[in-house]
Amino acid sequence: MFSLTGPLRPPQKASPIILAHAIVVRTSPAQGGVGPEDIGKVEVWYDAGIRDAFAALAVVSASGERVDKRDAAIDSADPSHVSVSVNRLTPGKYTVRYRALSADGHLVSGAWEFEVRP
Ligand SMILES: [Cu+2]
Repeated sequence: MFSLTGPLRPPQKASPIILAHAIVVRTSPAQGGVGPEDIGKVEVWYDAGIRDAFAALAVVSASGERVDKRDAAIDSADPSHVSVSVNRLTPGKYTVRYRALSADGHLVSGAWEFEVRP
């Protein structure tokens, strides 16, 4: 039984893994933003590290066609950053769907839209 008046225990060493529920803090292009045809890649940043076992990013055109190169990967230098390559995009609206397993084991998913203009 834990006692508030008992002797203080030395603090436990902090875990190097932050067990937080990750949320998206930034995207490129931004939600509702505009990008060029040669945008090259689409990126998302989470507020905390995510587990590399499962990080997905898919870019879909207005007609439902998958336009990314299916190479979504976590940045080895920044575990909160995921990017995927895209071929040259024709002008129009695109939806990006993201999914990741946050450090606390919860699945984080959602979508945002952007537009490509010539
Ligand atoms: Cu969580």
